[in-house]
Amino acid sequence: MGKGGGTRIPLWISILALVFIHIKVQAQGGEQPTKSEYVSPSLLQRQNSVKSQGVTIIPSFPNTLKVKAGNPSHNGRVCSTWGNFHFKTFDGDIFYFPGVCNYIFASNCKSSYEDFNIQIRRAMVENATVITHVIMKLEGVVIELTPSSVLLDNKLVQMPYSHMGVFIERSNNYLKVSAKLGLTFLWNGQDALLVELDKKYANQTCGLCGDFNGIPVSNEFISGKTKLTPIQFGNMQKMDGPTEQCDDPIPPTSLMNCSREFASICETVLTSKAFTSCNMLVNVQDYIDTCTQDLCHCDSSMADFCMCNTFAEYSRQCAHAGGQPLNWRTSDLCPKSCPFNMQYHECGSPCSDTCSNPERSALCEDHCTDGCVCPPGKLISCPFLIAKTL
Ligand SMILES: [Ca+2]
Repeated sequence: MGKGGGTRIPLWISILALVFIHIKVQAQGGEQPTKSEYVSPSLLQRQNSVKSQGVTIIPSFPNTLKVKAGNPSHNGRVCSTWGNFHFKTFDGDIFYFPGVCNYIFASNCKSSYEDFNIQIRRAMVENATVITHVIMKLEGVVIELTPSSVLLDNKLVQMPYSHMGVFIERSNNYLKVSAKLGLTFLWNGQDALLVELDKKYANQTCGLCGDFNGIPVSNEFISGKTKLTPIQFGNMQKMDGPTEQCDDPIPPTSLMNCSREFASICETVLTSKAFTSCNMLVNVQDYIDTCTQDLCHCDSSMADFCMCNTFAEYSRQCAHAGGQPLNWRTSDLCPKSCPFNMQYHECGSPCSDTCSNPERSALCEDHCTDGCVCPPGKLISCPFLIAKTL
């Protein structure tokens, strides 16, 4: 997999130890990390080039979004995958499955008619694990997604697109597909993807997302009387193309040399002030473990890719659980930039105001999502921001 295995460079551990100390100092000071001294290893390597590109860093600003109660906690109906091959089933099992074949992510396999079938494929791109291809069979059409294109029945789609109960749009930093039958799909075009289902599909699903019966482990990781490992379970969801024979992944090596410092780094960020409300809603230990596992496995050059994706996933899960994560990113910790003077917000309205619908966000019932949003009083009229009064 080219993840660097257990080989650790002493300098790498030293840098991470320093990182941890910096973050810990902040946490003890009770401050949300803003202009932290945090310097991640890969950031050190590319710091100069980033500066020369003139990336806009948006500092933390107060959370002004008024989230309506119209969409309360529903993280029990969300299945997701993110970062370095991590998955969370509808029933809450978090597991690691490093497969790079085509897999059924979720389908309603137990009814006579298959309403939906979502398949995903990952690949290693420049040392990072990203989702490169998604196929959705939905309401009788086939939607094919790549990071750069959306095809519906083999025809290129211009967004927003609406037809026969399927709506495809860009929502903040996500590609969103909604189906009237009770399915919402979100993909950031990179590592993270999630599917939210209506309760009517409970106990009706198959795939990497599990059976949605409300019971963890059962029956996803139990086949007859046999307990399955995540690798065995994942391999069972493989769906090769007609002429394809994709090899199953090799089970991961053990984490014998995993440093306790890694766990401390992950814990410090995930229990920082930005996530205080989240810690009460979503079990943080699962994500500390995931983050730690990644740091142990990741090549040192990919350290912030590994950490940042799990922090971002915890933030998304928090929003699904009805929480409002604060801006945890800083110029040095997993920075994000936005075009056109837009601002990166961890918990922004998923419904951007537009010229044709300037009050859209006020009527939005969806929970918040992270992404680039207009500053207060502005709305987006592609490609420029304009004052809302115009
Ligand atoms: Ca289950």
